[in-house]
Amino acid sequence: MFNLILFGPPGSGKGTQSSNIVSTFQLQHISTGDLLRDEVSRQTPLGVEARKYMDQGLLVPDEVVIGMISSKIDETPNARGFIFDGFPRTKAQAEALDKLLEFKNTQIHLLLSLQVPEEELTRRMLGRAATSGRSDDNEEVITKRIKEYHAKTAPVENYYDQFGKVERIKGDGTIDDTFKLLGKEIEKYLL
Ligand code: B4P
Repeated sequence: MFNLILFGPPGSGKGTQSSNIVSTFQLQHISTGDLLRDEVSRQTPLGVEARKYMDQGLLVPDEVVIGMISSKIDETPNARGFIFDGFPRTKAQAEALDKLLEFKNTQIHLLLSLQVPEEELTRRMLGRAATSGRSDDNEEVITKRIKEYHAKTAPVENYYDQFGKVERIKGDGTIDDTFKLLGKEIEKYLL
């Protein structure tokens, strides 16, 4: 089994690159952003609660997200491996993920961290706003999401760095350029 975290600030291309990685390397994709948006659109109790945070650019509480991930991992016991997209986003989530995987006799093998300058992040998310219909793709909320990333999510990279599991990838080129760089790192484990 090979388990990968695709990491980076909001708008760095985690969702975009995950689709490429899934189709090339046949990993099971788990995106907490997609799972939460699905709950919001179905207006489940979890979705109604999560929306309050997402609309303000804040992280959804850890216990909500961790419970969601745990059941998602259990849905595909025979997966070749998982690609975690947008998760973990806090140190508490990282520790919970490590425990869940340990219970399944596996672990996180690699964290690929997309490096993209802040002006480019904002430019991309404002560009997406025109078509995404996402209530969190507007300038005020984007600024809050980036602030939340620096305060709560960036420490996750340091957490995995202490185990030597982090590779930093230049993420401000084209989608294809970035995918080539990511693919080279993944091939070291999967070929
Ligand atoms: P996410 O859905 O994870 O959203 P994101 O970080 O904004 O997006 P991503 O980095 O995937 O960017 P994308 O590929 O789409 O989270 C949304 C919200 O959900 C969070 O703010 C939070 O409230 C909540 N949430 C999610 N997970 C959580 C967790 N674990 N804990 C607590 N709360 C959680 O790319 C963005 C745009 O750039 C797209 O338009 C794309 O086409 C474009 N793009 C991508 N790569 C490009 C490139 N190389 N060149 C040009 N454009 C590019």
